[in-house]
Amino acid sequence: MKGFTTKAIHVGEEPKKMQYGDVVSPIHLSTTFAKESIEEVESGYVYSRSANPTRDNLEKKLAALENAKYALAFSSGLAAETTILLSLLKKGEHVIAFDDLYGGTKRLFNRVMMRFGIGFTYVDLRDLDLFRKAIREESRMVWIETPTNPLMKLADIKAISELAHEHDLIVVVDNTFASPYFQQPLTLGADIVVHSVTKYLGGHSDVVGGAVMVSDDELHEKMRFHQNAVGAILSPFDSWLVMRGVKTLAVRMERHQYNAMKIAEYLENHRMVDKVYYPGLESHPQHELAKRQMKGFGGMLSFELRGGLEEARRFVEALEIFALAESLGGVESLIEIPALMTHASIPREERLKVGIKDSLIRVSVGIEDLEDLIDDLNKGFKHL
Ligand code: P1T
Repeated sequence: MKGFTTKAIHVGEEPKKMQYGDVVSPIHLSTTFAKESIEEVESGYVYSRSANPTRDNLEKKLAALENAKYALAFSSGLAAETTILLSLLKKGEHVIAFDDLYGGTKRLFNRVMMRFGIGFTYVDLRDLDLFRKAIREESRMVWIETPTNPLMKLADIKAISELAHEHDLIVVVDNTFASPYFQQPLTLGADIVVHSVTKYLGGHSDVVGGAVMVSDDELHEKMRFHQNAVGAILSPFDSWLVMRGVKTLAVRMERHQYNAMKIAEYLENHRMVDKVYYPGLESHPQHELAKRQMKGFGGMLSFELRGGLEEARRFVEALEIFALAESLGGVESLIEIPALMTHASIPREERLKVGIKDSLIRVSVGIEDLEDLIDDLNKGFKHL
């Protein structure tokens, strides 16, 4: 069973392994599992926080998609991130992170983890020299998002992993934007992949969840211990929803990408647009790296409107099909202003330093009919 979509559909849901031959995983709601004797109380499933058959089925499927030995499912992307940091680092240790990250990830680092004595240095990981210079004796981890949220910057996973491993750093890649269909960081040398499964993996904007994929036994053991000890697990029903979503990941991603590419080209040629950020465009400064390390460019893009915050606000409020909403990766198109929404928790000065202008608009391109999406954007431009 080798092909991506074959794995997405079948791993973790094999009829031969089901009690009644079910072709989809049952939802095991039971919180606890009875035993015949005291000798058995520690064997098999014991209590659903520690392990649950439905979550197990999802974890097998998610591991297969990232070519990982193991996966762990959590109640949100941030819960997955928290588990990585708390289980693998201790007070006094240091992380080098990409300077362009989801606002909530930076908030977790700066306002929660720092209180426990973990240090963070933010660098532009497009530049390997800056990364090298940021490595300190107490550095233990490098945290990559690629493409980044919201500026679609790329980090060279292979080159960073090689340099990081010379210094015994653990390489974590947040693969939420690309999805495992378009990018597989473990294959490129990373140690840990993290996802907000709320996004493309779930795919239908109806479940909040997170996942960690890893192949190293020791790293897995530590994170598995914390998954149970801290307890931010994904529920059986949410696990089932993600399994259902993942089966169509490949066909959804192809369509997300098709629409995103066309919309990126349309925006790039529009006189009211200053700049478009999409790795599939030849004008993207890292287009060659995107072609090398990704199998496709995904469904996320950002652009700068001519004008400022007021114009951006008028534009997004005029749209009817693109919902004005945070989040991304669902079948429906979403639009938002990072400065006011997803990245509002980052101080303005810091936002401007990494390149997030007030007029930046981020789009999660859905899988609707392309003509309808372009008509809707035209409506927005008419309001300016
Ligand atoms: O929302 P949650 O499932 O906890 O995932 C956090 C997260 C982690 N990593 C990336 C790259 C993300 O984009 C997110 C969540 N992002 C949004 C809600 C957003 O609108 O960008």
